Parts: sequence; structure tokens; C-alpha cells
Amino acid sequence: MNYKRILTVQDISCFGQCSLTVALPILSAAGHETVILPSAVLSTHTAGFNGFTFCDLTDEIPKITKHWISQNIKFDAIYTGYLGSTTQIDYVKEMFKTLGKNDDFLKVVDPAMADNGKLYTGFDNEFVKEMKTLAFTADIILPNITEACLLTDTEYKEKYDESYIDNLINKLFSSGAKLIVLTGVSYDDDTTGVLVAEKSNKQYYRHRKNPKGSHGTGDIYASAFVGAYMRGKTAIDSAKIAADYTLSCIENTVGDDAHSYGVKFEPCLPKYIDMLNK
Ligand code: PXL
Repeated sequence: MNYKRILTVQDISCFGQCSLTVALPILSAAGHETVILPSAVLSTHTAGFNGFTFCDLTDEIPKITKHWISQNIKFDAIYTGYLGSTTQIDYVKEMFKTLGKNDDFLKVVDPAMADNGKLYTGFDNEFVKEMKTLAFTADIILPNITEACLLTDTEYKEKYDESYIDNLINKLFSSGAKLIVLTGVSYDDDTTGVLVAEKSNKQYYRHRKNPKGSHGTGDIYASAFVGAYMRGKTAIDSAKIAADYTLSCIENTVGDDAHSYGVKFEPCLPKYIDMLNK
């Protein structure tokens, strides 16, 4: 089997089923050695909780990476999610230069900073500006539509058609994107999907849509995609597996109103592993 060493850089939201608390189990379930670098520690994620704590770990990052370099610890892939400051973005750019095992190591950026037309609490335009300088150096980016709009200075629209999405994709390409996995592309009320775009090739995978948005599913999706891609699946197959897995996590949570902060992704891990083994 393809046993890869993946570094994922994102926060630990102690409670809330997002970022590292989903990336680590999902990448491990995919069979990869998963190394974590926490960008911050929060008591909960920032969506829907009041008074959360936030311990910024920016200053730890260069110390940790310096030690890794001294020990010759390198990675087959680096996958970033929620980053806690603009300085952290600069540190990740440095990691992309110094921590790859080979020249062809994979750089994946989920520009986790916004959804539903709005930046997450704590982010501003300065962060967006800095994120552009990271996202366009990556081999793969996984923005949702809001994030793609922010990365390309495009007006966000809740309802759109294919030409709006084509324009977004073209703008991402002309800014330097190589492989784009655009999530949450929905042309009607009942379905949503993911668009996988490489320069010469665009494929759309459409699936059922759950009317209520769920928190943390972008992180689950990105982690499941990276896990599959690093197993040697193609981009479109990885996108489909990640979509089917994320949808099953959402459907596994529907009806439990007390569980609105995240989705019950753990019981669906066997299904994810089955899809990877096919
Ligand atoms: O799921 C993205 C995310 C990750 N980490 C933190 C967040 C969010 C979204 O709100 O608040 C801390």
C-alpha cells in the first residue's frame, strides 16, 4: 500500500469536530502517517459559540519546523487548513520550500477562512490578501465558492449559473491555480456537487444536498480528499469518495438537533475505508 507521511497544519478546536480533530482521524483511517502542526488551540470552533478561548501558536511554528529540519523529518505532502494569523501563512510558504521529501511532494491548501458569503470570525482583508500568496503556490486548492470569490475579488452570489462558476475557475487559473477542487457548487435546491478543474479538463460530480448546512464538513471533505489522493486515486475519484463520505456523515447526523456544531463522522469511517479499498 501507499504509506505516505502527511503533515497537516490547522487549529485544534478542542470541541466541535473540525480542523485537526477530523483531519487526523480521517488521514489515519486512509492509512497514512499523519503529522500535525497545530496553528492555534481553541476551546471550540468560532461558529455558533460565544466566549471561546484562542491560544495562538504562531511563535511555536518556526521552533517546531527548525527541529524537524535538524532531524531531517520531511513529508510526502503538506496540507493546510485553518491558519491563525498572516504570519502563519508566511511560515507555511517556508515549509513548502523546506519540508518536502522530494521535488514532487504535494502541496494542498484549503483556504479555510469563509463560508456563505462571509469571512469567519477573526479574519479580515489582510488575511485574504496573504492567503492569495499561499493558495496560488499550491498544487491543489480546495476552496468553497465564498473562498474562491475572495481569492479572485469576485462578487459572491448565492444563486448562480454555470457561466459564473466558469468565470471563477478561469480567474483562479489565471492567478496561478493548478488543480482546483471547488466545493458546494449547487445549481438547484436538491443537489450540490464538486467541480474538479485542471487546465484541460473540468468534471462536475453532483450529489444529493442536505438543506441544512453543517459545520466542519469542509474540513472533513478536504481531509477525505487528501487521504484518497495520497492513496493514488485520481483527482476526480478522490473528489467523489470525499463527497460520498461527507454526505454520509451529514446524513448520519440529520435529526439530532443537539448536534448542530458538527457532524458524526466517526461511524462512517468504515465506509470511507471501503471506498478507498475499491
Ligand atoms: O471548519 C473551519 C474552521 C476551523 N477552525 C476554526 C473555525 C472554523 C470555522 O468556523 O472556527 C477554529
